[in-house]
Amino acid sequence: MAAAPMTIAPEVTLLRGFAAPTRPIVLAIEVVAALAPFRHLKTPGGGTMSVAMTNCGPWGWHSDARGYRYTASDPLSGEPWPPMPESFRALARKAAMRGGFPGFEPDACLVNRYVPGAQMGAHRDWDELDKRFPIVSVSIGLPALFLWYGATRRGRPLVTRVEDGDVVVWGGSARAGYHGVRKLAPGDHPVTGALRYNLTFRRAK
Ligand code: MD6
Ligand code: FE
Repeated sequence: MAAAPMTIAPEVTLLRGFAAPTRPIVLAIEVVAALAPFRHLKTPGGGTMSVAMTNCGPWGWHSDARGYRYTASDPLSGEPWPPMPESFRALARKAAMRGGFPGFEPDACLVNRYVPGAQMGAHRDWDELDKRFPIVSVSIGLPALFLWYGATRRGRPLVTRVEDGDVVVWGGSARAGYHGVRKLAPGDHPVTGALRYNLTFRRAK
């Protein structure tokens, strides 16, 4: 926590190291994943996502042949998603404030696990009810290239290297922005080994 916020694009802010140290976050992710295991979701188009996902908090993001939606329980188990740790909630709230969006109270935390070769194509996070709330995205472990396309998915994105503990916040005029993550390069990180995690905090409902 500390470094001056950097502007990637209007209302898209990079907070370098804001979530450091990340070891406690990784331990909390392991607790979540013991209750709601990582899984590779199917897309409505019939593909399978290369990023493995799980959730914590009141609402969890899910995708299958029927489409994208938020669910109150894990479709794999029928049990409610694991609780969102208070430390996660506080981190998201503080990061949002630092990014210019005070009053963010997330009710969904999507946990993404990337192995080398995994990627996230250009998309926007658009399944949330109230688009006045921002998205808070926390990077953990191996570095990745975060791609900001902006208003359309065409054209060359702005490329930002996101490292362990970095947080990206976007909202307001950027809330509908297209973004993605380039194919993860192999590596060995002291906290996560050969993995990258990403926490995406949202206000779903
Ligand atoms: C990132 N992730 O991993 C940004 N969005 O830095 C995302 O934008 C994202 O990982 C929706 C679902 C999963 C994700
Ligand atoms: Fe996203």
